[in-house]
Amino acid sequence: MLNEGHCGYVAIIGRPNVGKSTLLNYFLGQKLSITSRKPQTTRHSLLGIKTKNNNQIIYIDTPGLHQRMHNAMNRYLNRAAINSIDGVDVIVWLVEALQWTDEDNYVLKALAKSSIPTILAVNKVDRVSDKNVLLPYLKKVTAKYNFIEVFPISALKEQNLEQLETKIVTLLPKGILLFPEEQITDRSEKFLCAEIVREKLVRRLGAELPYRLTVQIEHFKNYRNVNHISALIWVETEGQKGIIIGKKGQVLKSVGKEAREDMETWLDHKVYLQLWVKVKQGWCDSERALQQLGYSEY
Ligand SMILES: Nc1nc2c(ncn2[C@@H]2O[C@H](COP(=O)(O)OP(=O)(O)OP(=O)(O)O)[C@@H](O)[C@H]2O)c(=O)[nH]1
Ligand SMILES: [Mg+2]
Repeated sequence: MLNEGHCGYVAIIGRPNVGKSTLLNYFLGQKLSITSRKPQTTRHSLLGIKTKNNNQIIYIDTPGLHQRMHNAMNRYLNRAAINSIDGVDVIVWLVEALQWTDEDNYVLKALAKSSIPTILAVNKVDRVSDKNVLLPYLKKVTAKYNFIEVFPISALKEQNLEQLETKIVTLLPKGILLFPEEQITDRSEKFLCAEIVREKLVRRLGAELPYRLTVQIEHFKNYRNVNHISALIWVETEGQKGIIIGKKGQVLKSVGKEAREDMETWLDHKVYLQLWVKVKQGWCDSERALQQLGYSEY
């Protein structure tokens, strides 16, 4: 009989912008989850499944836990993150080197109710030029919770990540694979294409607008080996719509080009992409609109 490997769920949690999705993408060896410099980029929990050497690590990328409860969207994000912790085998909690904010305390409070083995990953250590200041910081954060281990890492510069993953695997129960070996996520191609469009918009637009838009795939069809995809970009006001379209349609055009290129890489097919901008007033603060636009837990 084949030796059973380790197999289980690992939630990657932390406040917004600490590098959770960057870490997930590194572990998977490909870009699955969207990333940006702006907080609250991830809005949906998603699985990233890694099967290697008879082991299967089912990572869950989660929206950043935060305290700004302005609207229904903010509440949804926190709910999605908290629910993701439920029943996992291991938690990897990310913080940023030399920082400890109120939102980190908020995560700490959320964890206090769980008895799940938790690793603290102190990310972005590449930014710390004076390594002498890191040691007292690590000592301080280690004392904050009953961590299994604390790892200083850089998800971007790929430092100490193999060691982190080796530790994660040892904490997973032994068992048979839960997903087929070749499966890397639970999310559909349609979902990932909507996320790609949103990433390009978030990266391109100013501070507030990314929080006021969402993307919905209207059509997704393969016809004669070309994927015909049309996406709706929902915003709250006519003014926002104007900004996204840009002068002579320039903004929308370049967002469309970048998104199409990423989709072609991901789908390994030619893509014909159409983008439309539409206004739905107050969608961010309407539970009903959120559900219609795909913000419902799964
Ligand atoms: N210097 C440095 N930057 C990093 C590192 N890891 C992530 N970043 C950057 O931090 C920013 C946020 O990264 P994300 O992976 O989107 O962060 P996140 O925690 O998923 O954020 P949300 O989805 O908004 O909660 C991006 O600009 C990343 O390139 C790191 O190790 N070092
Ligand atoms: Mg993220």
